Amino acid sequence: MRIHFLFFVLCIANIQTLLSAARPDVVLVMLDDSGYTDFGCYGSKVDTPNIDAFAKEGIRFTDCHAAAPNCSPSRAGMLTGRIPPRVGLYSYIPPNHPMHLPDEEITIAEILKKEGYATGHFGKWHLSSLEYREQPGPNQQGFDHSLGTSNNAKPNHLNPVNFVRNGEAIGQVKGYSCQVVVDETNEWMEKVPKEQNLFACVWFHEPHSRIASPPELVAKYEARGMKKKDALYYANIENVDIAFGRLMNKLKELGREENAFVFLTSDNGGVNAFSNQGLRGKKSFVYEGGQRDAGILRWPKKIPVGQIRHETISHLDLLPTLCDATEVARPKGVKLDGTSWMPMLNGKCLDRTQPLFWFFYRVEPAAAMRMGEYSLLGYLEKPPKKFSHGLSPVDMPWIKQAKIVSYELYNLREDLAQTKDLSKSHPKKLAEMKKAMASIHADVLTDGPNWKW
Ligand SMILES: [Ca+2]
Repeated sequence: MRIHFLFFVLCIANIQTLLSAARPDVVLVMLDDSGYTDFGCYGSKVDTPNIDAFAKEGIRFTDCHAAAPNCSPSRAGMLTGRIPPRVGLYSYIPPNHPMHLPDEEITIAEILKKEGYATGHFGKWHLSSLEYREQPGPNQQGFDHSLGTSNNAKPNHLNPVNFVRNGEAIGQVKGYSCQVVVDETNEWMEKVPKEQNLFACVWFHEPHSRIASPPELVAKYEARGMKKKDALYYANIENVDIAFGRLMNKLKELGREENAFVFLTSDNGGVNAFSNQGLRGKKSFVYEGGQRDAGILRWPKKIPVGQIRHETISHLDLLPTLCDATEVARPKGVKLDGTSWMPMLNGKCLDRTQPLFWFFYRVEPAAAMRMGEYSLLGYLEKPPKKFSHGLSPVDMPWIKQAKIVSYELYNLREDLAQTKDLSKSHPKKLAEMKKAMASIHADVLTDGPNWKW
């Protein structure tokens, strides 16, 4: 009996060792405000050799979407797998503001930490105030180690003065923000024991304004005939590419790259026309230009190289995907809004049961929803007054009760630029999608907290 029991214990121990050995490391890399066409492999003129090589070694997605067209909500959606207003992120978080990612929300970091992963957050956070208020920061949301900022690098990307490490302001740091962020990530990864898995969020500040870029890179683009402003921007993206290359090299050096799930994307659409080529709108708009992003996944142990895929994916999918990839149960009693990619990565279809939905009250239209090749846009009733840039006490009750009253409908397969409104000519499709949009909109806003000032 005792021998049997011992054998049983040994078997379990072995299975657990095998499972943890098979679990991937996870690195989520995100730029701030880069658009759909800001990397060479998506058609940009900027030199991004490291990102292009990375895409060739994995899957480059053509239909990848942020959870929101704006900073804080997008980041909340990625970490929780929930549509941002559902968790109370209605807009970007201004300084010293009550809105933040609530402590009770379950993040990918919390899930993986519980499974024994070392967890680190590096770069822009923007899910709470790290300076003014007692709000949960990265270290309270599942990250063992963090270095970053509440919002943008100040005064710009060069020698930033507002970095906070594990809750402590550290004063000025020398260097460009993206390189500083990768320095810290690499040092941290070196310290993670070989047998322990790691999860890192590497969320660059670039290319969000205020921009600072290495002069030699700026000169290179000016020599190609670009205006100074554009050259600064291109150089900024290339500087991130260089930093990203250093990150990937470190994973390789540590023997972790083969079984590393590395996903690279942006938090929302770009602000320049050349950043969102062929798309309508830009950052903050729920048209494609505001929320369609580059999305590249590399995971050599699991997925074949050199794929370009056209499935519609969202950052909301990362939490369920990573639960499946690491064989961890999804959080109990939590309404998740994304769909796992694992069946797709295993050669089956991506089976999305709930349409993707975007909501950003400050712009018109304020809502978007995707069903197959169709995109529905929804306009809210007119607000009693013009919105302030930051969420205000007057906006809050209005957001909760405002109804969607008019629509535009586009077929993205035929009209990616969203120029031909089909809402009049396709009444059946419109009716089907209106109903689904009303249902998700109501559900999400019922869940979302009411912030108090
Ligand atoms: Ca942003």
